[in-house]
Amino acid sequence: MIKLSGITPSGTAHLGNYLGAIRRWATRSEPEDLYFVSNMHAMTTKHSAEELRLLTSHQLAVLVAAGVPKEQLFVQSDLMREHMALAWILECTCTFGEARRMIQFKEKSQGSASVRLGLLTYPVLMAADILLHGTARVPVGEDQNQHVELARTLARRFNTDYGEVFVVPEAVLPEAGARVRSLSDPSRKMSKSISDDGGTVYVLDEPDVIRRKFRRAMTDSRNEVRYAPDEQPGVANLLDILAACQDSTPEHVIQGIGSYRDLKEAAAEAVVTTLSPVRERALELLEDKVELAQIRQEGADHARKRSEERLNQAIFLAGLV
Ligand code: AQP
Repeated sequence: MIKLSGITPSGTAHLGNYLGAIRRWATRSEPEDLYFVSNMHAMTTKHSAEELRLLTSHQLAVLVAAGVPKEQLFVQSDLMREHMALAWILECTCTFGEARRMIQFKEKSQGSASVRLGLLTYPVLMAADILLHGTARVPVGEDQNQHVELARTLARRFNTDYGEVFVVPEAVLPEAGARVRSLSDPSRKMSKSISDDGGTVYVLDEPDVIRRKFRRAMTDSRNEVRYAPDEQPGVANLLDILAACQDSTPEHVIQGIGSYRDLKEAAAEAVVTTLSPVRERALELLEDKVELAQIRQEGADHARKRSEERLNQAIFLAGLV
């Protein structure tokens, strides 16, 4: 049962990505699972080519440094020909109505005709990502369910109309990982694309920068350290982070913490301890361009080999050879 998960280099990887996803990918993956840096999804709005190149390397380095198995990891654009060939076949399987109905498209385009066409078609590219690799399970949050549903529809339609080739994938809830909120505004999740430098802790942040961000984290005026996410979201976020770093529970880590200052310090130190080895290894990889390039090449070769036969069959069944 192949599981496929991706991370989009729409910014630098942050603590939420790490505690909520990457750490699990590194420790709980099955040998057939696949992970990829979905850099082609980071260009549906006007983007800087140089920045995208850099963020893609950063993301890959962080994943490798965190221990995601190298042979199960690839960069999407290294298989651009494969992903795009299938995306075209699937675009010709998808109706305009189906693409237009996607909630994310509606929300992000807001009816404007000047949005990039890629914003409309990227769910089809996502279907190609999923179907190309024979994915059976796609761990996604609520917001991506509709896209996996589209991938299921397209797989079934192609299989029925042209011949059985695709596994019909299923959306599965990601294993419960920590949900990390912004340190400066705990009402929303920590995010890479929203400009919130004070509220977002990046995996590559220096320890002192991390400590400063925690010192300034938003709490409340109650001065009472208790775990009450609805009433004290800032304090609860710090306890969640501390618990996640220590593989514990908020109820357990709260013991012995008497003030917001102690809590911030404890959370900062736990994060520094958790992220430091990842940061150091990632920086080494970013410095040694040869090693990172080799990892990237081998990951791509491996993913290509695994998907080759399925793509060739789809091309044949579609009548293209
Ligand atoms: N704050 C978070 N807490 C826990 N997990 C999180 N993830 C993202 N933010 C948090 C998980 O990280 C994985 C990869 O994320 P993605 O690249 O698909 O991006 P995203 O979910 O859209 O969230 P980001 O990182 O904040 O990016 P932007 O700002 O571009 O939306 C996923 O498994 C995700 O759940």
